[in-house]
Amino acid sequence: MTAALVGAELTRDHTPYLPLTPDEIAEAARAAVEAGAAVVHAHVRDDSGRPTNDARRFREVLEKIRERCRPVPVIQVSTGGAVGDSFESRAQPLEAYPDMASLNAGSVNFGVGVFENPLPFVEFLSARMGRLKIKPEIEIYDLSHVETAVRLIEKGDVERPAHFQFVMGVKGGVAATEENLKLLVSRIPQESTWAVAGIGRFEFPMAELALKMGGHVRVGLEDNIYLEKGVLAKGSHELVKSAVELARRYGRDPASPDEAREIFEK
Ligand code: KMH
Ligand code: ZN
Repeated sequence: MTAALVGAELTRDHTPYLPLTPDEIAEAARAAVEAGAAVVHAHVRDDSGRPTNDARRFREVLEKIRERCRPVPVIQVSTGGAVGDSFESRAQPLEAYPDMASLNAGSVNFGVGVFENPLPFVEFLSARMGRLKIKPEIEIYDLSHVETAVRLIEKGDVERPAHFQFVMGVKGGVAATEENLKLLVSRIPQESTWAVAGIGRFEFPMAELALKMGGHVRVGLEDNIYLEKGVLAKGSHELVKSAVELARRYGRDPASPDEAREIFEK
């Protein structure tokens, strides 16, 4: 189970429960891990609460997460940043030496903007992650991104077993449907691991499908701020707790961080 704690698109106008400072983000991680998350997907904010890719701020947040969480989760930084961020700045979080980092496999319309991930940048990031021994989480927003990722894996640019995150329901990306998820899963190398991040109201229906199909799950405020219709989640931990309950209904026990490390290495 992955908790996406903050993202780059939300503000306190969307939800007052959004963690912004390093202490708040570390506390959100602690609560999410206590609720059953094994992986935290981290973006960070500057002193005015705006998204930043600053390596020093990432280092500070990662240090606090490692200090505060027991057990210490697998820490994944974002190289997606916010729509419109420069490629140079988006590579900065790798300098905070996380366990994992997102690797967005292709460009996509993202709401009214364009989330740009041209192939040379994807290749640059995957090479840098390889050198720094950072495990990529390949983020997929559309079918063509899978084809790109498979080419990278076949070339040896991304090590096997690769881990995929299907981000479904972004306005401009692949729709969050069972048919689409089955198609995406059918296209990845057989030894790969995969998870689904359903956006907005698709978070729990897609989590349920992933659980049924043997996949993993991402929830958190970055993707969805509502625990149920009209009820704001008081933090990502409430969404994790709900997803854990759902998992148990399907006989799936959430992995501990150490178990997650083993799953990624198998
Ligand atoms: N903020 C989105 C444009 C990632 O973390 O790698 C991209 C994003 C993906 O959040
Ligand atoms: Zn993200």
